[in-house]
Amino acid sequence: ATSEKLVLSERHGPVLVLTLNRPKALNALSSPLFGELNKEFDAAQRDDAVRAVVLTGGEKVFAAGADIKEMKDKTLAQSYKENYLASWAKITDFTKPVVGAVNGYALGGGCELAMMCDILLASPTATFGQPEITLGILPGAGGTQRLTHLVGKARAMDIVLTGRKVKADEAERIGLVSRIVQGDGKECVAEAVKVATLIAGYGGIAVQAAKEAVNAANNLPLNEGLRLERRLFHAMFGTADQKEGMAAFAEKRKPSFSHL
Ligand code: CO8
Repeated sequence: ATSEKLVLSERHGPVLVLTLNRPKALNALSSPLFGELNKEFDAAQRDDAVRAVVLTGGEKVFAAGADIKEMKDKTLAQSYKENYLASWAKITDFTKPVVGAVNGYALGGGCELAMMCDILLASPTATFGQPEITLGILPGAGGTQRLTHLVGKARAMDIVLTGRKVKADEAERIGLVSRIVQGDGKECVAEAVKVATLIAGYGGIAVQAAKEAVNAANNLPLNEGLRLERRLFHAMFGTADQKEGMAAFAEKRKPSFSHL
């Protein structure tokens, strides 16, 4: 059982489905688990046949946070020297689209990992939260930053300072998730694969550029963001996919993108 994989991977055509697999600990995020997850993303980045990724914890729980048992005896010196958590945001360097599917708990680091996805689907069972304050700490991987960008200061303060849980319907209302998928966890994962497959069918360069431009909105002032958007837009005229997409429209047929 020690050799059991902490991250399962399965291909559905151009979509790679990655499933966190530590059910006994509610998918608590440990360094070994992130090691495996980062390896999967590195391989997916290099593999041209992978055009999109679905990230899920499966049908019952997304992730109940960082592994508290692994963290509890850490010292300041240790965590600082190893730059603890730095490698836990590597998936944000991934340039292809990531669709998250959240069922059950997405707490602490689980919520932070979910927020690193580009599109986030949730089933009605999804429960988000940043309970770090109840452990004598604060969020360490985006729970004060990405969350605030997503839902605004008033709501982020409410969530981070109280540690309260946020149910799926509230999460959708405040903009923490993209869509609720009715039904059980299976349907949520299936819908995520569907969404990822749809995006995988578009021109890969345009998808990558669109992702880059939307992400820039969080990091750049508006004028710089608009400039980047326009430059990326200009760049599309150098791609085969732009010629194909527009020719197909004019000829009333479906485009066949080469991702070039
Ligand atoms: N770490 C380690 N083990 C955990 C964790 C965790 N975060 N969460 C659950 N487990 C374990 C439990 O200890 C238990 O193990 P055992 O059977 O050996 O006792 C098993 O999973 C099942 O858990 P419960 O019996 O508690 O299940 P319940 O259904 O009663 O409760 C809860 C579910 C409400 C989710 C509860 O388990 C809980 O509150 N968990 C802790 C949630 C939490 O505080 N998370 C925040 C952790 S701090 C953090 O994430 C810092 C962020 C760091 C950045 C991460 C980068 C992405």
